[in-house]
Amino acid sequence: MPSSEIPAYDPQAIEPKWQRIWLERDSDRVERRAGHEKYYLMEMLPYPSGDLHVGHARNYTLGDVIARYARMRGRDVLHPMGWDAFGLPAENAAIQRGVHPHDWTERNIANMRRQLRSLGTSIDWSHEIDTSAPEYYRWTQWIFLLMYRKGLAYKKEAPVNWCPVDQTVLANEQVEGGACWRCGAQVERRMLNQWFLKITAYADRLLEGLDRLEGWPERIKTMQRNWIGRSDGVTFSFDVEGEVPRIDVFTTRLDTIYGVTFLALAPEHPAIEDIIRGSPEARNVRDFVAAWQDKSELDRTQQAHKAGVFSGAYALHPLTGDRVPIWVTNYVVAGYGSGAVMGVPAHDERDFEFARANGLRIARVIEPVAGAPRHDAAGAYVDDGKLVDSGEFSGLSSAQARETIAELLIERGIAQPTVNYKLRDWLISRQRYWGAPIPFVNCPNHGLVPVPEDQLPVLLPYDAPLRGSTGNPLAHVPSFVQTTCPLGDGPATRETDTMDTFMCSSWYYLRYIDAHDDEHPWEIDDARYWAPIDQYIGGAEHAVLHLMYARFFYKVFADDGTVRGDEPFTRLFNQGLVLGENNERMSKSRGNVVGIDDAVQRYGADVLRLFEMFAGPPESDFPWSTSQISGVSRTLSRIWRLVLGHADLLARPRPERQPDDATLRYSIHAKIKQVGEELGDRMHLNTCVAAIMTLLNELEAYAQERDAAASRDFADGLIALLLLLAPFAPHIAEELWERTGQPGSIHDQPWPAYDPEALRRPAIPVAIQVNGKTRGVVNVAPGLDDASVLAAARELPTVQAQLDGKSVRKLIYVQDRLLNVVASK
Ligand code: ANZ
Repeated sequence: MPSSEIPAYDPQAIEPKWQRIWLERDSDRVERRAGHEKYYLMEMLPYPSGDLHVGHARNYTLGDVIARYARMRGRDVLHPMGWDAFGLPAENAAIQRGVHPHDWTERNIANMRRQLRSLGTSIDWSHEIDTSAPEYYRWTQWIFLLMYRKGLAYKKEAPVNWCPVDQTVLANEQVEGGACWRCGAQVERRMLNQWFLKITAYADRLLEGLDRLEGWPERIKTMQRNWIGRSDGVTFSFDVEGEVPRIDVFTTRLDTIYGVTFLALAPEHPAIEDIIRGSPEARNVRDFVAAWQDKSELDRTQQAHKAGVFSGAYALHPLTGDRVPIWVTNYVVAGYGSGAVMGVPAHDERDFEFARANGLRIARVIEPVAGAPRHDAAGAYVDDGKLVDSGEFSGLSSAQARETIAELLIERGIAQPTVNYKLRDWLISRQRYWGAPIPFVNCPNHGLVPVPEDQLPVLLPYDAPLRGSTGNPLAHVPSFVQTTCPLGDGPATRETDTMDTFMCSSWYYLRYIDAHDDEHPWEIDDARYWAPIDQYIGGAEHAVLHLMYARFFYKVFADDGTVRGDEPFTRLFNQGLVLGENNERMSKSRGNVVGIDDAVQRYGADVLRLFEMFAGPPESDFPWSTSQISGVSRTLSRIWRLVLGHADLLARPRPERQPDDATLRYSIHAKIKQVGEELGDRMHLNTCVAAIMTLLNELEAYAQERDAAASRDFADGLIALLLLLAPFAPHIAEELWERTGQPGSIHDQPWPAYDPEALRRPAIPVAIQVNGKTRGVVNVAPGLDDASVLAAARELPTVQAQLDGKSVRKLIYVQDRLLNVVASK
């Protein structure tokens, strides 16, 4: 086509057209075809907050490129999408703006679905889920009952993190530095009757599984290991003077036992009342306990000041018989170990600080081994070493001493080896409206009774007072609360807590598989076929919460044999952020948000996609850049013109191969090879785009210098260019495919194979100089490094004669042209 007749590249015309056609053809629906491998890829499902910005677009484009590529590789790709639709923002929007959470959510979902389509994402919408729909949360409730049947769900009175602003309980994971993860309010401590899931029963399996997750970022695995926090130690007991029960302590440093100069108890320790009875210190202690009782765990452990009071009581050291004063302190945590600590100020930082402040004795019992590095932290020597002043154990190493002393105490019947975890059971009750109701009733005769499965879902009533009333909104809906007991038909009341929305997102990847099954949460055969997920893509902010919970759920399902393997996500990828043009995190308050609608209207979806994949390595952050995106826009226009300028060539049978096109052929096949390798598990998408751009440059240069219309390799190059581009810029690739008369959809084409023959480049001559004088020529493969060229040069007698008895000082190599060997005289 003469260049004057080539129409302008107009994304606004072609993108909606293809989106409509793909929808009509149901192009993205996945089939299970015999002889094809499955590939299950998903991005973390979005919260339907209303509008997507270009940071979200990056996440979904990344997934979409990989999904499209996997399809061209012949895989059956399941690439679904859904909505994490329950949760506080919907409820807060309702309170602030008077719109019902359901309506707010539905409206946002409709808008975001439209936006995702406008990006040309190849999502199979027939698997779409909405966690707030009864067809979905029915099964979330069902899973809760499954957990209950397995003894993994229980209700108990417990101190909880209470957010006074959001008026709800928070999981430990949702408290960040003592503040609510959502609203930032200072978290308080309260006693409440709450539902828990026993994730701690899976602590070791959650740890062990991490070792097998080779496709996960190391950083995320480390965060999970730290969160689980396995600690191997010993629990042993101290006798207390008087008629008082013994006190257990948990320690990982039994080697420091001769350095114990006090015991420290948490304010909630059950022995406190016993030991202070009748003591003059009693009042003091009770005041202290009262002052610290309603402070959260974090408040206490992060307190700069380690406070405490003497209880008036003494314990007896099990090895020396010494009297050890018992203190009540703010820095010992009630819910960890036994809630009591043997205080060793010489070797523990916190104990040191506390002893200093309260004038307690400090007894050094560990000495650094000569030459070992020392870590004196705040005055305490905290590393292992050699025991001193430790009776018969003096002279032993810390490790030996821990073993020997443990054996001795165990033999005496006062100690046992203990494993503790930082991980706590997962508190899932929320005192909010917009969540899945907990499927239990309270019956005056039978107590807590699970709702029978055939009565699920327990429907969330549409009308509940969200404004102005206190306590659980559901408690104010009599038609919801009043029910009958499933066991005896007598009157009963429903639980009015709803579930933490992290429960909804802990299993959605299985619901996707059979999104519309109304008899099971998923079909076992289907789940065992599609799961685990081959590639999961999402933000690193979910390193601990979501990813730990989802792994826990999957392991529970694995125990029932309803899934394959026991880890849900084989590979995990954390994409970086798109920052605002000013290099700051995009946020409404900073006014630097670029919305998807804006970007798609201005540049087109393909330009946006290509820019986002090109602007940096997928794991790194990069700033939005209008100049760079314009550059990408020009690239697509150039592809448009180059391909349409040679549409006739592509529409005709291919001409004969030209003998001197080997360089072009090499270039094409090298790109096919490179892009194929980098698009797979490595996900170097930015270098793929760079390779596509280089290929474009080379094809353009060829068309300028040679008779492209007669070149078979040039035609093949254009086709390869389109095929490589297809996953990144699906609309323009499809349009050009059609306009040049290629059969079918470009997205149904197999990924191009490279020809190893074409990659074997003919040897090229390189001139060899020794100390600046030309001594011969070697023929070597292009791209060889200087040392290899020198090795080849040494084969030439003329060069060898010059180098005999001399040493090579330096190599000056002009790639593929000339090697100057600087040799000693
Ligand atoms: C004596 C000792 C001496 C300790 C020493 C450490 C160093 P991880 O690894 O985190 O499990 N500890 C035990 N229970 C506690 C509680 N409820 N609140 C606060 N601290 C507690 O740490 C175990 C160590 O943490 C235990 O070992 C105990 O202090 C303390 F030179 O015992 B150690």
